[in-house]
Amino acid sequence: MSITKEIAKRRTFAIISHPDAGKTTLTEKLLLYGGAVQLAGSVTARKNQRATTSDWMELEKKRGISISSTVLQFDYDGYRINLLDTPGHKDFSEDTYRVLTAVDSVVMVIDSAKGIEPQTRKLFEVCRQRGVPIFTFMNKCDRPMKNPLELIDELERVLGIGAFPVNWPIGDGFDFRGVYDRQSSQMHLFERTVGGQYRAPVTVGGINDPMVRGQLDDVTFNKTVEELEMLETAGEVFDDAAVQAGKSTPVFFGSASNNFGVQLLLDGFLKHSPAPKPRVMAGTEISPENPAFSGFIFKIQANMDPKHRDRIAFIRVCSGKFERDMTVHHSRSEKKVRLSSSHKIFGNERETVDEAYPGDVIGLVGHDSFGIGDTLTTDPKIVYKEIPRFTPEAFSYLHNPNTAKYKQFRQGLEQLLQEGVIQALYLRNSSIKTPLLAAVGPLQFEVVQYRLESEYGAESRLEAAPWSVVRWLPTDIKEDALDALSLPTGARIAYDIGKNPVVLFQNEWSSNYFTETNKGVELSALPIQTARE
Ligand SMILES: Nc1nc2c(ncn2[C@@H]2O[C@H](COP(=O)(O)OP(=O)(O)OP(=O)(O)O)[C@@H](O)[C@H]2O)c(=O)[nH]1
Ligand SMILES: [Mg+2]
Repeated sequence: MSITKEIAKRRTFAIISHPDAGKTTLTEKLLLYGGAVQLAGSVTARKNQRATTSDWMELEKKRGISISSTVLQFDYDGYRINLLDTPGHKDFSEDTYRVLTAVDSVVMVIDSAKGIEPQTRKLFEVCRQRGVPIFTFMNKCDRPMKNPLELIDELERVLGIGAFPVNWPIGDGFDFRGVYDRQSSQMHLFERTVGGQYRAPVTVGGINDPMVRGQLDDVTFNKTVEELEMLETAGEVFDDAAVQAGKSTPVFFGSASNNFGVQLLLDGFLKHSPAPKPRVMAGTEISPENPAFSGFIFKIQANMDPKHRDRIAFIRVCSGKFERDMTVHHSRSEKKVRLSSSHKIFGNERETVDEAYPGDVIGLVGHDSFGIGDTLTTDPKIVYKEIPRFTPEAFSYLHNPNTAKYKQFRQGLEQLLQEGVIQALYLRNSSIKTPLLAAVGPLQFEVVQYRLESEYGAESRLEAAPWSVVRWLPTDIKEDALDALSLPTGARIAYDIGKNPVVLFQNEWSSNYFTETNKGVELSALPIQTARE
Protein backbone atom coordinates (compact mmCIF):
# COMPACT_ATOMS: atom_id res chain seq x y z
CA MET A 1 0.00 0.00 0.00
CA SER A 2 1.28 3.49 -0.77
CA ILE A 3 2.18 5.85 2.07
CA THR A 4 -0.65 8.17 0.98
CA LYS A 5 -3.17 5.39 1.50
CA GLU A 6 -1.65 4.45 4.84
CA ILE A 7 -1.91 8.07 6.00
CA ALA A 8 -5.51 8.36 4.80
CA LYS A 9 -6.62 5.48 7.02
CA ARG A 10 -5.06 6.89 10.22
CA ARG A 11 -7.22 8.57 12.85
CA THR A 12 -5.34 9.88 15.87
CA PHE A 13 -7.44 11.54 18.56
CA ALA A 14 -7.71 12.28 22.25
CA ILE A 15 -10.70 12.16 24.55
CA ILE A 16 -10.80 15.23 26.77
CA SER A 17 -12.99 16.84 29.44
CA HIS A 18 -13.47 17.93 33.01
CA PRO A 19 -12.98 15.09 35.55
CA ASP A 20 -15.67 12.44 35.74
CA ALA A 21 -17.55 13.29 32.55
CA GLY A 22 -16.99 9.72 31.37
CA LYS A 23 -13.85 9.77 29.17
CA THR A 24 -12.49 6.43 30.33
CA THR A 25 -15.95 4.84 30.19
CA LEU A 26 -16.43 6.14 26.66
CA THR A 27 -12.94 4.97 25.68
CA GLU A 28 -13.80 1.46 26.86
CA LYS A 29 -17.04 1.51 24.87
CA LEU A 30 -15.29 2.70 21.73
CA LEU A 31 -13.02 -0.32 22.17
CA LEU A 32 -16.06 -2.56 22.57
CA TYR A 33 -17.78 -1.20 19.45
CA GLY A 34 -14.48 -1.05 17.60
CA GLY A 35 -14.07 -4.78 18.25
CA ALA A 36 -10.86 -4.29 20.24
CA VAL A 37 -12.29 -5.79 23.44
CA GLN A 38 -14.99 -8.44 23.68
CA LEU A 39 -16.32 -7.42 27.06
CA ALA A 40 -16.29 -3.87 28.39
CA GLY A 41 -14.74 -3.24 31.77
CA SER A 42 -15.82 -0.58 34.20
CA VAL A 43 -14.03 2.22 36.05
CA THR A 44 -15.47 1.13 39.36
CA ALA A 45 -15.12 -2.59 38.74
CA ARG A 46 -16.67 -4.78 41.37
CA LYS A 47 -16.22 -8.50 41.91
CA ASN A 48 -16.14 -10.58 38.72
CA GLN A 49 -16.10 -7.43 36.59
CA ARG A 50 -13.01 -6.34 34.78
CA ALA A 51 -11.46 -2.91 35.05
CA THR A 52 -11.17 -0.66 31.99
CA THR A 53 -8.29 -1.15 29.58
CA SER A 54 -7.35 2.48 29.90
CA ASP A 55 -7.16 2.94 33.69
CA TRP A 56 -4.64 0.13 34.20
CA MET A 57 -2.49 1.78 36.89
CA GLU A 58 -3.03 0.51 40.40
CA LEU A 59 -3.67 3.97 41.78
CA GLU A 60 -6.21 4.68 39.03
CA LYS A 61 -8.19 1.57 39.87
CA LYS A 62 -8.06 2.39 43.54
CA ARG A 63 -9.18 5.98 43.15
CA GLY A 64 -11.51 5.55 40.17
CA ILE A 65 -9.87 8.47 38.39
CA SER A 66 -7.42 8.67 35.51
CA ILE A 67 -3.95 9.82 36.50
CA SER A 68 -2.01 9.26 33.34
CA SER A 69 -2.89 9.30 29.64
CA THR A 70 -3.21 5.96 27.85
CA VAL A 71 -2.53 5.01 24.25
CA LEU A 72 -4.77 2.49 22.51
CA GLN A 73 -4.14 1.44 18.95
CA PHE A 74 -6.62 -0.74 17.08
CA ASP A 75 -8.09 -1.38 13.67
CA TYR A 76 -11.72 -0.86 12.84
CA ASP A 77 -13.64 -0.61 9.58
CA GLY A 78 -10.55 -0.04 7.48
CA TYR A 79 -9.14 2.60 9.81
CA ARG A 80 -6.08 2.41 12.03
CA ILE A 81 -7.13 4.21 15.17
CA ASN A 82 -4.74 5.73 17.70
CA LEU A 83 -6.93 6.71 20.63
CA LEU A 84 -5.59 8.57 23.66
CA ASP A 85 -7.61 8.70 26.87
CA THR A 86 -6.52 11.64 29.03
CA PRO A 87 -6.87 12.46 32.74
CA GLY A 88 -9.37 15.25 33.46
CA HIS A 89 -8.02 16.44 36.81
CA LYS A 90 -6.24 19.76 36.48
CA ASP A 91 -3.26 18.56 38.53
CA PHE A 92 -2.47 16.21 35.66
CA SER A 93 -3.03 18.73 32.91
CA GLU A 94 0.62 18.71 31.82
CA ASP A 95 0.12 15.15 30.66
CA THR A 96 -3.17 16.01 28.94
CA TYR A 97 -1.71 19.06 27.18
CA ARG A 98 1.25 17.04 25.91
CA VAL A 99 -1.18 14.53 24.42
CA LEU A 100 -2.98 17.36 22.64
CA THR A 101 0.21 18.08 20.69
CA ALA A 102 0.20 14.53 19.37
CA VAL A 103 -3.35 14.24 18.01
CA ASP A 104 -5.24 15.41 14.94
CA SER A 105 -8.66 15.82 16.54
CA VAL A 106 -10.45 15.43 19.87
CA VAL A 107 -13.67 14.09 21.29
CA MET A 108 -14.88 16.42 24.02
CA VAL A 109 -17.09 14.66 26.56
CA ILE A 110 -19.72 16.64 28.42
CA ASP A 111 -21.80 15.53 31.37
CA SER A 112 -25.29 16.44 30.11
CA ALA A 113 -26.49 17.25 33.61
CA LYS A 114 -23.69 19.71 34.19
CA GLY A 115 -22.98 21.30 30.83
CA ILE A 116 -19.59 22.89 30.17
CA GLU A 117 -17.36 22.67 33.22
CA PRO A 118 -14.19 24.73 33.86
CA GLN A 119 -11.56 22.18 32.86
CA THR A 120 -13.41 21.36 29.62
CA ARG A 121 -13.39 25.03 28.82
CA LYS A 122 -9.63 25.32 29.34
CA LEU A 123 -8.90 22.27 27.21
CA PHE A 124 -11.21 23.59 24.55
CA GLU A 125 -9.20 26.83 24.44
CA VAL A 126 -6.00 24.89 23.81
CA CYS A 127 -7.66 22.96 20.99
CA ARG A 128 -8.98 26.16 19.47
CA GLN A 129 -5.54 27.77 19.57
CA ARG A 130 -4.09 24.76 17.81
CA GLY A 131 -7.00 24.63 15.35
CA VAL A 132 -7.79 21.04 16.35
CA PRO A 133 -11.20 19.80 15.13
CA ILE A 134 -13.54 19.01 18.04
CA PHE A 135 -16.30 16.42 18.22
CA THR A 136 -18.70 16.60 21.15
CA PHE A 137 -20.27 13.70 23.05
CA MET A 138 -23.09 14.69 25.41
CA ASN A 139 -22.80 11.87 27.90
CA LYS A 140 -24.95 10.60 30.77
CA CYS A 141 -28.29 11.23 29.05
CA ASP A 142 -29.57 8.37 31.21
CA ARG A 143 -29.55 10.81 34.11
CA PRO A 144 -31.77 13.87 34.51
CA MET A 145 -30.09 16.17 32.02
CA LYS A 146 -30.23 19.79 30.95
CA ASN A 147 -32.57 20.55 28.09
CA PRO A 148 -30.67 19.44 24.95
CA LEU A 149 -31.47 22.70 23.16
CA GLU A 150 -29.91 24.55 26.08
CA LEU A 151 -26.82 22.34 25.91
CA ILE A 152 -26.37 23.21 22.24
CA ASP A 153 -26.90 26.86 23.02
CA GLU A 154 -24.33 26.64 25.84
CA LEU A 155 -21.70 25.26 23.44
CA GLU A 156 -22.27 28.16 21.10
CA ARG A 157 -22.49 30.81 23.79
CA VAL A 158 -19.80 29.72 26.24
CA LEU A 159 -17.28 28.33 23.78
CA GLY A 160 -18.16 30.62 20.89
CA ILE A 161 -18.23 27.76 18.42
CA GLY A 162 -20.91 26.53 16.03
CA ALA A 163 -22.62 23.33 17.16
CA PHE A 164 -24.43 20.94 14.88
CA PRO A 165 -26.45 18.14 16.50
CA VAL A 166 -25.78 15.02 14.44
CA ASN A 167 -28.16 13.04 16.58
CA TRP A 168 -30.73 13.93 19.20
CA PRO A 169 -31.72 12.29 22.49
CA ILE A 170 -35.07 10.55 22.78
CA GLY A 171 -36.24 11.06 26.35
CA ASP A 172 -33.84 11.46 29.26
CA GLY A 173 -33.08 10.08 32.70
CA PHE A 174 -34.89 6.84 33.37
CA ASP A 175 -36.87 7.37 30.14
CA PHE A 176 -33.82 7.82 27.94
CA ARG A 177 -34.56 5.46 25.08
CA GLY A 178 -32.06 6.24 22.39
CA VAL A 179 -31.15 8.81 19.77
CA TYR A 180 -32.50 10.07 16.48
CA ASP A 181 -29.87 10.16 13.73
CA ARG A 182 -30.54 13.33 11.78
CA GLN A 183 -28.38 12.30 8.85
CA SER A 184 -30.23 9.09 8.08
CA SER A 185 -33.55 10.19 9.67
CA GLN A 186 -33.63 7.01 11.74
CA MET A 187 -34.59 6.37 15.33
CA HIS A 188 -32.13 4.16 17.27
CA LEU A 189 -33.83 2.68 20.32
CA PHE A 190 -31.58 0.81 22.72
CA GLU A 191 -32.01 -1.68 25.50
CA ARG A 192 -29.80 -1.65 28.57
CA THR A 193 -27.51 -4.58 29.29
CA VAL A 194 -26.20 -5.59 32.69
CA GLY A 195 -23.25 -3.37 33.59
CA GLY A 196 -23.07 -2.25 29.93
CA GLN A 197 -20.60 -5.05 29.29
CA TYR A 198 -22.05 -6.00 25.92
CA ARG A 199 -23.29 -3.99 22.98
CA ALA A 200 -26.79 -2.67 23.63
CA PRO A 201 -29.46 -4.33 21.48
CA VAL A 202 -30.91 -1.73 19.14
CA THR A 203 -34.07 -1.25 17.07
CA VAL A 204 -33.72 1.08 14.11
CA GLY A 205 -36.61 2.59 12.18
CA GLY A 206 -38.10 5.75 10.69
CA ILE A 207 -39.90 8.17 12.95
CA ASN A 208 -43.32 6.90 11.92
CA ASP A 209 -42.37 3.23 11.89
CA PRO A 210 -45.07 1.50 14.01
CA MET A 211 -42.43 -0.64 15.68
CA VAL A 212 -40.58 2.46 16.85
CA ARG A 213 -43.75 4.35 17.74
CA GLY A 214 -44.99 1.40 19.77
CA GLN A 215 -41.93 1.56 21.99
CA LEU A 216 -42.33 5.20 22.97
CA ASP A 217 -44.85 6.86 25.24
CA ASP A 218 -46.75 9.88 23.86
CA VAL A 219 -44.92 12.47 25.96
CA THR A 220 -41.45 11.34 24.90
CA PHE A 221 -42.48 10.91 21.27
CA ASN A 222 -44.17 14.30 21.00
CA LYS A 223 -41.34 16.11 22.75
CA THR A 224 -38.75 14.56 20.44
CA VAL A 225 -40.76 15.36 17.31
CA GLU A 226 -41.24 18.93 18.47
CA GLU A 227 -37.55 19.46 19.19
CA LEU A 228 -36.53 17.91 15.90
CA GLU A 229 -38.89 20.27 14.07
CA MET A 230 -37.30 23.21 15.86
CA LEU A 231 -33.87 22.05 14.76
CA GLU A 232 -35.04 21.67 11.19
CA THR A 233 -36.56 25.17 11.10
CA ALA A 234 -33.27 26.56 12.36
CA GLY A 235 -32.08 25.16 9.03
CA GLU A 236 -28.43 24.65 9.91
CA VAL A 237 -26.52 22.23 7.74
CA PHE A 238 -23.53 20.10 8.57
CA ASP A 239 -20.54 22.16 7.51
CA ASP A 240 -17.53 19.88 7.05
CA ALA A 241 -15.11 22.72 6.32
CA ALA A 242 -16.10 24.53 9.53
CA VAL A 243 -15.57 21.30 11.49
CA GLN A 244 -12.10 20.78 9.97
CA ALA A 245 -11.19 24.35 10.84
CA GLY A 246 -12.30 23.85 14.46
CA LYS A 247 -15.05 26.44 14.05
CA SER A 248 -18.00 24.12 14.45
CA THR A 249 -18.47 20.92 16.42
CA PRO A 250 -20.67 17.96 15.50
CA VAL A 251 -22.66 16.94 18.59
CA PHE A 252 -23.64 13.39 19.51
CA PHE A 253 -25.86 12.44 22.45
CA GLY A 254 -25.74 9.20 24.38
CA SER A 255 -24.74 7.30 27.46
CA ALA A 256 -21.33 5.70 27.58
CA SER A 257 -22.07 3.46 30.55
CA ASN A 258 -25.19 2.09 28.84
CA ASN A 259 -23.62 1.93 25.35
CA PHE A 260 -26.31 4.21 23.92
CA GLY A 261 -25.15 6.19 20.90
CA VAL A 262 -21.57 4.89 20.98
CA GLN A 263 -21.69 3.23 17.56
CA LEU A 264 -23.14 6.38 15.99
CA LEU A 265 -20.38 8.46 17.59
CA LEU A 266 -17.64 6.10 16.42
CA ASP A 267 -18.88 5.90 12.84
CA GLY A 268 -19.76 9.59 12.63
CA PHE A 269 -16.42 10.58 14.08
CA LEU A 270 -14.42 8.39 11.69
CA LYS A 271 -16.32 9.70 8.71
CA HIS A 272 -15.72 13.37 9.47
CA SER A 273 -12.46 13.50 11.44
CA PRO A 274 -9.25 14.43 9.66
CA ALA A 275 -6.37 12.15 8.71
CA PRO A 276 -2.86 13.36 9.70
CA LYS A 277 -2.06 16.79 8.33
CA PRO A 278 1.22 18.65 7.79
CA ARG A 279 3.04 19.77 10.94
CA VAL A 280 4.51 23.22 11.31
CA MET A 281 8.18 23.25 12.21
CA ALA A 282 9.92 26.62 12.64
CA GLY A 283 7.53 28.22 10.17
CA THR A 284 7.78 25.52 7.51
CA GLU A 285 5.29 22.78 6.95
CA ILE A 286 6.40 19.18 7.06
CA SER A 287 3.95 17.11 5.06
CA PRO A 288 3.18 13.59 6.34
CA GLU A 289 4.22 12.38 2.88
CA ASN A 290 7.68 13.88 3.31
CA PRO A 291 10.09 11.02 2.48
CA ALA A 292 12.07 11.63 5.66
CA PHE A 293 10.86 9.82 8.73
CA SER A 294 10.18 12.19 11.63
CA GLY A 295 8.30 12.26 14.91
CA PHE A 296 8.52 13.59 18.44
CA ILE A 297 8.32 12.12 21.91
CA PHE A 298 5.36 13.45 23.90
CA LYS A 299 5.24 11.00 26.77
CA ILE A 300 7.48 8.71 28.75
CA GLN A 301 6.30 6.04 31.14
CA ALA A 302 8.27 3.54 33.16
CA ASN A 303 7.28 0.22 34.71
CA MET A 304 4.16 -0.27 32.62
CA ASP A 305 4.73 -3.96 32.70
CA PRO A 306 5.90 -5.31 36.07
CA LYS A 307 7.58 -8.16 34.19
CA HIS A 308 9.84 -5.85 32.23
CA ARG A 309 10.40 -2.82 34.46
CA ASP A 310 11.59 -0.69 31.59
CA ARG A 311 10.59 2.67 30.25
CA ILE A 312 8.66 3.42 27.11
CA ALA A 313 9.06 6.62 25.12
CA PHE A 314 5.90 7.37 23.15
CA ILE A 315 6.52 8.93 19.79
CA ARG A 316 3.98 10.41 17.40
CA VAL A 317 5.05 9.73 13.84
CA CYS A 318 4.67 12.92 11.79
CA SER A 319 6.21 12.11 8.41
CA GLY A 320 7.64 9.28 6.34
CA LYS A 321 7.70 5.65 7.20
CA PHE A 322 9.02 4.15 10.41
CA GLU A 323 10.82 0.83 10.11
CA ARG A 324 12.09 -1.20 13.00
CA ASP A 325 15.89 -1.20 13.26
CA MET A 326 16.17 2.05 11.37
CA THR A 327 18.84 4.54 12.41
CA VAL A 328 17.66 8.05 13.18
CA HIS A 329 19.01 11.36 14.38
CA HIS A 330 18.13 12.19 17.99
CA SER A 331 17.70 15.96 18.42
CA ARG A 332 18.76 16.24 22.09
CA SER A 333 22.00 14.27 21.90
CA GLU A 334 22.61 15.05 18.21
CA LYS A 335 23.61 11.43 17.89
CA LYS A 336 22.52 8.63 15.65
CA VAL A 337 20.46 5.95 17.35
CA ARG A 338 19.11 2.65 16.14
CA LEU A 339 15.47 1.99 16.96
CA SER A 340 15.27 -1.73 17.41
CA SER A 341 12.67 -2.14 20.11
CA SER A 342 9.43 -0.63 18.82
CA HIS A 343 5.95 -1.47 19.99
CA LYS A 344 2.34 -1.03 19.21
CA ILE A 345 0.59 -0.07 22.46
CA PHE A 346 -2.80 -1.05 23.80
CA GLY A 347 -3.21 0.16 27.39
CA ASN A 348 -0.43 -1.61 29.26
CA GLU A 349 -0.05 -4.29 26.62
CA ARG A 350 2.56 -4.11 23.90
CA GLU A 351 3.43 -5.96 20.75
CA THR A 352 6.47 -5.57 18.49
CA VAL A 353 5.75 -3.37 15.51
CA ASP A 354 7.87 -3.44 12.35
CA GLU A 355 6.52 -0.40 10.60
CA ALA A 356 4.47 2.67 11.35
CA TYR A 357 3.11 5.65 9.44
CA PRO A 358 2.23 9.28 10.15
CA GLY A 359 -0.48 9.47 12.79
CA ASP A 360 0.72 6.36 14.58
CA VAL A 361 1.83 6.48 18.17
CA ILE A 362 4.41 3.84 18.95
CA GLY A 363 6.39 2.96 22.04
CA LEU A 364 10.20 2.81 21.96
CA VAL A 365 12.04 0.87 24.63
CA GLY A 366 15.65 0.95 25.71
CA HIS A 367 16.75 4.55 25.19
CA ASP A 368 17.52 6.26 28.46
CA SER A 369 18.67 9.40 26.71
CA PHE A 370 15.22 10.09 25.20
CA GLY A 371 13.29 12.90 26.84
CA ILE A 372 9.89 14.47 26.38
CA GLY A 373 9.90 16.82 23.40
CA ASP A 374 12.80 15.16 21.55
CA THR A 375 12.64 14.76 17.78
CA LEU A 376 13.68 11.56 16.05
CA THR A 377 14.20 11.82 12.31
CA THR A 378 16.19 10.74 9.30
CA ASP A 379 16.48 14.40 8.31
CA PRO A 380 18.36 16.31 11.05
CA LYS A 381 16.94 19.59 9.75
CA ILE A 382 13.56 18.62 11.19
CA VAL A 383 13.18 19.62 14.84
CA TYR A 384 9.72 19.79 16.37
CA LYS A 385 9.09 22.18 19.22
CA GLU A 386 5.69 21.08 20.33
CA ILE A 387 5.74 20.35 24.02
CA PRO A 388 4.29 22.96 26.34
CA ARG A 389 5.55 23.40 29.87
CA PHE A 390 3.59 24.61 32.84
CA THR A 391 4.19 26.97 35.67
CA PRO A 392 4.20 25.05 38.96
CA GLU A 393 2.07 26.40 41.78
CA ALA A 394 2.83 23.92 44.56
CA PHE A 395 6.26 23.24 46.09
CA SER A 396 7.42 20.54 48.48
CA TYR A 397 10.63 18.93 49.65
CA LEU A 398 10.77 15.19 49.29
CA HIS A 399 12.73 13.39 52.01
CA ASN A 400 14.02 9.87 52.08
CA PRO A 401 13.26 8.59 55.59
CA ASN A 402 15.04 5.28 55.07
CA THR A 403 18.77 5.64 54.40
CA ALA A 404 19.08 1.95 53.57
CA LYS A 405 16.86 2.57 50.54
CA TYR A 406 18.78 5.60 49.28
CA LYS A 407 19.54 4.01 45.93
CA GLN A 408 15.93 3.05 45.21
CA PHE A 409 14.77 6.51 46.26
CA ARG A 410 17.28 8.27 44.00
CA GLN A 411 16.68 5.99 41.06
CA GLY A 412 12.90 6.12 41.33
CA LEU A 413 12.79 9.87 41.64
CA GLU A 414 15.16 10.36 38.75
CA GLN A 415 12.97 8.14 36.60
CA LEU A 416 9.76 9.91 37.56
CA LEU A 417 11.35 13.28 36.83
CA GLN A 418 12.37 12.05 33.41
CA GLU A 419 8.80 10.95 32.83
CA GLY A 420 7.71 14.48 33.65
CA VAL A 421 5.36 13.28 36.39
CA ILE A 422 6.52 16.34 38.31
CA GLN A 423 9.16 19.05 37.96
CA ALA A 424 12.19 19.61 40.17
CA LEU A 425 14.03 22.82 41.10
CA TYR A 426 17.52 23.17 42.50
CA LEU A 427 18.11 25.91 45.06
CA ARG A 428 21.11 28.12 44.37
CA ASN A 429 23.94 28.14 46.91
CA SER A 430 22.27 25.46 48.92
CA SER A 431 23.76 22.62 50.86
CA ILE A 432 20.38 20.89 51.16
CA LYS A 433 20.43 17.64 49.25
CA THR A 434 16.69 17.12 49.48
CA PRO A 435 15.05 17.69 46.10
CA LEU A 436 12.52 20.48 45.79
CA LEU A 437 9.56 19.24 43.80
CA ALA A 438 7.36 21.62 41.86
CA ALA A 439 3.88 20.64 40.78
CA VAL A 440 1.03 22.14 38.84
CA GLY A 441 -1.24 20.63 41.50
CA PRO A 442 -0.79 18.73 44.78
CA LEU A 443 -2.17 15.40 43.50
CA GLN A 444 1.10 15.08 41.60
CA PHE A 445 2.98 14.74 44.91
CA GLU A 446 0.69 11.92 45.86
CA VAL A 447 1.37 10.11 42.61
CA VAL A 448 5.14 10.50 43.06
CA GLN A 449 4.99 9.07 46.58
CA TYR A 450 2.70 6.23 45.62
CA ARG A 451 4.76 5.24 42.60
CA LEU A 452 8.07 5.49 44.49
CA GLU A 453 6.70 3.06 46.98
CA SER A 454 4.94 0.62 44.65
CA GLU A 455 7.42 0.64 41.77
CA TYR A 456 10.75 1.18 43.56
CA GLY A 457 10.01 0.08 47.12
CA ALA A 458 11.09 3.49 48.40
CA GLU A 459 9.27 5.33 51.14
CA SER A 460 9.24 9.11 51.12
CA ARG A 461 8.11 11.99 53.25
CA LEU A 462 6.80 15.32 52.02
CA GLU A 463 7.57 18.63 53.64
CA ALA A 464 5.74 21.70 52.44
CA ALA A 465 8.05 24.39 51.10
CA PRO A 466 7.24 28.04 51.86
CA TRP A 467 6.74 29.23 48.25
CA SER A 468 3.72 29.45 46.01
CA VAL A 469 4.97 31.45 43.04
CA VAL A 470 7.84 30.81 40.65
CA ARG A 471 9.07 33.25 38.00
CA TRP A 472 11.76 32.81 35.38
CA LEU A 473 14.67 35.24 35.18
CA PRO A 474 16.10 36.30 31.81
CA THR A 475 18.13 33.40 30.39
CA ASP A 476 21.14 35.60 29.63
CA ILE A 477 21.54 36.83 33.19
CA LYS A 478 25.09 36.35 34.54
CA GLU A 479 25.93 34.66 37.83
CA ASP A 480 27.25 37.87 39.42
CA ALA A 481 24.06 39.66 38.36
CA LEU A 482 22.16 37.01 40.32
CA ASP A 483 24.21 37.89 43.39
CA ALA A 484 23.31 41.54 42.94
CA LEU A 485 19.54 40.99 42.89
CA SER A 486 17.58 42.37 45.79
CA LEU A 487 15.34 39.59 47.02
CA PRO A 488 12.23 40.16 49.14
CA THR A 489 12.02 38.31 52.47
CA GLY A 490 11.67 34.58 52.00
CA ALA A 491 12.42 34.60 48.25
CA ARG A 492 15.11 32.29 46.86
CA ILE A 493 16.90 31.79 43.59
CA ALA A 494 16.82 28.33 42.08
CA TYR A 495 17.42 26.61 38.74
CA ASP A 496 14.99 24.61 36.69
CA ILE A 497 15.84 21.32 35.03
CA GLY A 498 17.21 23.18 31.98
CA LYS A 499 19.54 25.17 34.31
CA ASN A 500 17.50 28.34 33.78
CA PRO A 501 17.44 30.61 36.85
CA VAL A 502 14.14 31.24 38.60
CA VAL A 503 12.99 33.09 41.69
CA LEU A 504 10.72 31.43 44.22
CA PHE A 505 8.35 33.79 46.04
CA GLN A 506 6.10 33.33 49.01
CA ASN A 507 3.25 35.03 47.21
CA GLU A 508 2.23 37.19 44.27
CA TRP A 509 2.73 40.34 46.27
CA SER A 510 6.34 39.45 46.94
CA SER A 511 6.95 38.86 43.24
CA ASN A 512 5.46 42.26 42.39
CA TYR A 513 7.70 43.83 45.00
CA PHE A 514 10.72 42.20 43.35
CA THR A 515 9.79 43.75 40.01
CA GLU A 516 9.65 47.18 41.62
CA THR A 517 12.95 46.87 43.43
CA ASN A 518 14.88 45.28 40.56
CA LYS A 519 14.15 47.61 37.67
CA GLY A 520 15.24 46.25 34.32
CA VAL A 521 15.08 42.58 35.38
CA GLU A 522 12.14 41.08 33.64
CA LEU A 523 10.40 38.10 35.14
CA SER A 524 8.48 35.60 33.09
CA ALA A 525 5.50 33.67 34.43
CA LEU A 526 5.96 31.03 31.74
CA PRO A 527 8.73 28.45 31.81
CA ILE A 528 11.67 29.12 29.52
CA GLN A 529 11.50 26.39 26.90
CA THR A 530 15.14 25.96 26.07
CA ALA A 531 17.91 24.58 28.20
CA ARG A 532 20.92 26.73 29.10
CA GLU A 533 24.33 25.21 28.84
N1 LIG B 1 -25.12 7.44 34.76
C1 LIG B 1 -24.06 7.39 33.99
N2 LIG B 1 -22.83 7.34 34.55
C2 LIG B 1 -21.76 7.31 33.74
C3 LIG B 1 -21.88 7.34 32.32
N3 LIG B 1 -20.64 7.30 31.79
C4 LIG B 1 -19.78 7.25 32.83
N4 LIG B 1 -20.45 7.24 34.00
C5 LIG B 1 -19.87 7.19 35.37
O1 LIG B 1 -19.17 8.38 35.65
C6 LIG B 1 -18.06 8.13 36.50
C7 LIG B 1 -16.79 8.68 35.91
O2 LIG B 1 -16.47 7.99 34.73
P1 LIG B 1 -15.02 7.94 34.09
O3 LIG B 1 -15.18 7.28 32.77
O4 LIG B 1 -14.02 7.44 35.03
O5 LIG B 1 -14.77 9.50 33.89
P2 LIG B 1 -13.45 10.19 33.34
O6 LIG B 1 -13.92 11.37 32.53
O7 LIG B 1 -12.59 9.21 32.65
O8 LIG B 1 -12.76 10.71 34.67
P3 LIG B 1 -11.20 11.19 34.86
O9 LIG B 1 -10.39 10.42 33.88
O10 LIG B 1 -10.83 10.91 36.25
O11 LIG B 1 -11.20 12.65 34.54
C8 LIG B 1 -18.00 6.61 36.67
O12 LIG B 1 -18.61 6.28 37.89
C9 LIG B 1 -18.84 6.09 35.51
O13 LIG B 1 -19.44 4.86 35.79
C10 LIG B 1 -23.20 7.39 31.75
O14 LIG B 1 -23.42 7.40 30.54
N5 LIG B 1 -24.23 7.42 32.64
MG1 LIG C 1 -10.61 8.68 32.99
